[in-house]
Amino acid sequence: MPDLKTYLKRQQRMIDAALRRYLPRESARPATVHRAMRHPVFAGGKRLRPILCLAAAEACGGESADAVAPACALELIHTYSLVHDDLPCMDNDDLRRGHPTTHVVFGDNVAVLAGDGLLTEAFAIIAQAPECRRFKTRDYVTELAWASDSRRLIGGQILDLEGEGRDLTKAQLVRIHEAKTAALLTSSVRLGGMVANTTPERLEALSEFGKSLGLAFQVIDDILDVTQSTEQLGKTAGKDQAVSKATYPAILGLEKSRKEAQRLTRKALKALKPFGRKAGRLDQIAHYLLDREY
Ligand code: GRG
Repeated sequence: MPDLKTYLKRQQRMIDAALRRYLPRESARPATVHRAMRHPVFAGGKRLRPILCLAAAEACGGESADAVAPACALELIHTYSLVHDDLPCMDNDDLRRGHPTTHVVFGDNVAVLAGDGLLTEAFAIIAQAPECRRFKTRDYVTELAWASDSRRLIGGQILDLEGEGRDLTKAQLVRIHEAKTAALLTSSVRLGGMVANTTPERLEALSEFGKSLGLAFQVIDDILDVTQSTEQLGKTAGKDQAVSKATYPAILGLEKSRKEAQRLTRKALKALKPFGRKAGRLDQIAHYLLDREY
């Protein structure tokens, strides 16, 4: 079995190649919107959600090739949310994935439409995922819509905006993170399991894993915002404090936040028990995310 770094690189390359095929070419008319859609997608990015989707398919005994369409759809949803999140009317950021943000390069109006284009394309792509005995196209589409809807991704963003400058409890913060971050990570592993025709029990175990991993991921994201440089992160560091955002370090302090991330990761790993050795990659990815520096 290749080491984790080699595995991650190989999966990233596979996803990048598939995204290149799926997305309209830069020259497709009207070219401006297609250039603006490709700009944030190919600006870098860890491809974490796609890789989790592929690894979950493997953990369920399926072929990672069957998970490529949902994996790409997840990345496009994620990227659209970043494009819109960076707009001046939202977080107003000019750097993402180490590159100028989409609205800085193309203007606010084109960036809004490019985000809309990525969101729409995601559903067109997931509709191409191969069906299996237990799961059909409508199940995949419903799953992706669940994570991206106004109760999860969009709702989490609303709660996040409304929470700026206010003292939130830990429970309120967890609600925001479950909606804004953990839901899409949960659907990433669930969709991998679904294309692999997994059982309802295992799908439930993947939900448990995804939720705890997603929360741990966001705690680490909050910590890195305080401890890392803009250069290292490829996005503006110290942003949360600048807009008085409620974060784990702000509420618990850095040390307790680290402990919380470790606790959540342990909880995620426990959920992988039913998969045995097949979940080796998911296990490694969870450890890698806990120790990441960007
Ligand atoms: C605008 C609908 C809408 C939603 C925005 C995703 C989001 C909600 C805001 C982005 C800012 C943020 C802190 C989101 C939480 C999830 C998160 C930590 C995203 C960054 O994900 P990475 O680290 O990024 O996987 P890369 O660039 O590596 O893909």
